[in-house]
Amino acid sequence: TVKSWQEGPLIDESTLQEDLTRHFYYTLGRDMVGESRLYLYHALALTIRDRLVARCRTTRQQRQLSPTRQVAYLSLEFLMGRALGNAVLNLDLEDNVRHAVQEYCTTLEEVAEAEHDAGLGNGGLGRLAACFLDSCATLGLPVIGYGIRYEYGMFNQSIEQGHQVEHPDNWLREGHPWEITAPENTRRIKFFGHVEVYQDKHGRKHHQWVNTQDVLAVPYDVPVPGYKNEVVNTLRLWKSEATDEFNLSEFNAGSYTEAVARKNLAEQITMVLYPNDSSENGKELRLRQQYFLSSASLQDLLANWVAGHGEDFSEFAQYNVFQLNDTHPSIAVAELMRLLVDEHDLDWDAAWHITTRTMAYTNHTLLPEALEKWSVSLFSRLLPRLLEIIYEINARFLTEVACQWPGDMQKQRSMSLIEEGAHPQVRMAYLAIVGSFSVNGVAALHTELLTGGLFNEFYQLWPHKFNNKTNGVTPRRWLAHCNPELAKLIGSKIGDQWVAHFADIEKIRRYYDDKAFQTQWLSVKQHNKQKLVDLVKEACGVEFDVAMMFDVQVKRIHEYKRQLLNILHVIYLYERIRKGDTANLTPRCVLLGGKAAPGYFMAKLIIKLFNNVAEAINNDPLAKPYLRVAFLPNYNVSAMEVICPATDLSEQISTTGKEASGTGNMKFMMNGAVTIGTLDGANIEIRDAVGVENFFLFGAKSDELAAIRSTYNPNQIIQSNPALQEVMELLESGHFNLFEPGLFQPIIDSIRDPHDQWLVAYDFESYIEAQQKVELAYQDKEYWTRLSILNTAASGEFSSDRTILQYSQEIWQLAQQ
Ligand code: DL6
Repeated sequence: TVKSWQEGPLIDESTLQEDLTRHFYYTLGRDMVGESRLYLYHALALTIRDRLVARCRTTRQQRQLSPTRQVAYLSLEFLMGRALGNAVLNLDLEDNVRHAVQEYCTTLEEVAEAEHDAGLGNGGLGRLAACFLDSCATLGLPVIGYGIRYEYGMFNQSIEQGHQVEHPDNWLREGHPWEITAPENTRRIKFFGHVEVYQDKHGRKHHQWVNTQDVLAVPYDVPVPGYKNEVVNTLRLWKSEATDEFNLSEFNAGSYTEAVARKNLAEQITMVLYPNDSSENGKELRLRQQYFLSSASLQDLLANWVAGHGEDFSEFAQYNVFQLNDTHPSIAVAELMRLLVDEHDLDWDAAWHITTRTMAYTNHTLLPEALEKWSVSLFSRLLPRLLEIIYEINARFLTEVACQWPGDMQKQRSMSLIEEGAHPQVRMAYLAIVGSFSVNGVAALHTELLTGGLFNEFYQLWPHKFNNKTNGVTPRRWLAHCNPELAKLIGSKIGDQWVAHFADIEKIRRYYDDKAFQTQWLSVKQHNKQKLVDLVKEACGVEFDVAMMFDVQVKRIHEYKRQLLNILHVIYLYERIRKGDTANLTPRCVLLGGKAAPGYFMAKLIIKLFNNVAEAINNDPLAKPYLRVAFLPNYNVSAMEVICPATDLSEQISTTGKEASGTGNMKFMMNGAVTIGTLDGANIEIRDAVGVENFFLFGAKSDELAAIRSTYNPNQIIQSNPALQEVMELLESGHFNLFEPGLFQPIIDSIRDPHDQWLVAYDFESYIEAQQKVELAYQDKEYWTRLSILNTAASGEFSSDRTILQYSQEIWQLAQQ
């Protein structure tokens, strides 16, 4: 059945069937067909992995034949979700796999359900990394992802009495059939110890980082298939392990049990993903993770280089780029310097030349609490040599600042990599900017706000470094795979080119007025809605109805994302129902989903409020014909694959200037949801693309914010807006917390606080107006369907293929494939 080991196994139905059976009986050692869907999933995954491995090898060999510039995408997060369906799609195996699986009296969908989500990320940033990998492979670009193989991914969320409860995500427990370990590429990572300086016979100073406590980084490779192009790239995930010596010295000293216990310390590094999407609290383990990933990945690339070029690094920068996904891996700037200077004997200037021509940094947030700083004292203990290097980088950098702004000490203080004070801190974003040749934001407004505000001084110094790369999402997972019926309908009109050339989706615009097409479009949406109805029923016990509008907000729970504003609108609708003001009310089902960081009190309270409001509404027979409300627990990639095809209205309602880009907004748009949103992040570009008349806009604009904030008086706004006043009264009456008096006081206080950064009261009125326009639009089925088609048709530029082409051409300067 194998053509040759180089070409890999065939993909015809009978070979797939044979391999599936072989893996089931022999690799997994099972003997009862139908015994368990999990084993069938594993057997199928291994069958497909064989095909991926073959293509991965060919991809590598072809690249070795004619080496070009390559990119390492360094990220603490890769939110991959499930791999099976995506691999089947990208390898074009669907029909054959379906038939092969039929022999086991089951369906591909049922088998696919057995796969755990690889939840190695928090939200947008991690999922973006996963979309980028898909696009890089699809475009045939030599990009390798480097990340961490967390033993526990993003926590599982359940809702108990309306509260979020977190459970560990032991996603590897039943095995991860896609990965292949490569222990021969294990790297050694240093921590602690101290630095010794000595002079060689030529009088040159050398630094030796000694007496360290080392940890091993063991690679696990996950294949990343391109779409129908035979290319398979790699995502290399590092697992931490104890070194043998680590234990041996203590064995010999008679401390056997202590030594074995110490093993855990090393293995802790990759034990768990930090579940905060916007702030870390200076935790030592987190810095260890960051350094572990950065050092292991750079060592890996340098070892490959040395294998091919010896110690000649003169062309290294021509062939390598490191893209830093946020500041999380920004210690890589100092680590590359350390490796080149201390381990490969380059002088400082040569090493700096290489570093500043290979590092590129993407910023993903304007929230000040998400801008990472690490205390100097922690650095000096954990990574003493790295701190010395950062000081040296800083000294040289501040000389440059002094030349640009002579005598301006304040400038030096504000731009220094070290924040002064009682507890000095290392500013990681500044380290990333100083060490990189490119700094990019992730949407036009975000980049403008970076260059005009947060990073303005750096922008003045080095305007050429700054650029924008508006995010995108992969149309393979986020349309072709998750919405097969819509994909088929689109294909029936414009062919299937759009899957790999997403600009083509624009052609569907021709049909937006075609009645027959509209009917088909609507019927696909209804089917998709039914699937979501089933999910919501099973997960929440709430009965949604496909005849009602599906109004959805799913994303991390954060005050700036303003789930609270959504809740106020739900309460407003409920008030209208209670008053009998239902003449123009469009029946709607409101779905909310998302995880709150476990230590984020307000976010958790918002979840509780939503659940209490939902409970009151869902139990009120008056509300049933008009309003149903549900919180979907454990929102993740797989849930989104069901949610976005079924959504009518996409809620993108963050406070202007706070959401760097958003990517959920793009997934909804591709699937024909209409957006209600603020002029924030990529919403602005979405609105421009679809046409201002086809987007429900509300809220303060970014250039109005300063004036609004300076005189902000929410109590007065509440008093002068009867609708908001009624909503506040109902909330304050305790109607939603009858047995828990005062429970929601912090939320009430936040809305009434003149310093409320999120401007909830300010935007309420325009939000309600926009929602009323949505209601009217939805009542006209034909009009709404047109809007829906237009949204999909205008989503072409939000493919991550477009984004990655721009990275490739404008930052990475990769040769055209
Ligand atoms: O760029 C991906 C994604 C954006 O779409 C979101 O708007 C942004 O909030 C998110 N940023 C983070 C920041 N975390 N940190 N640091 O997740 O990035």
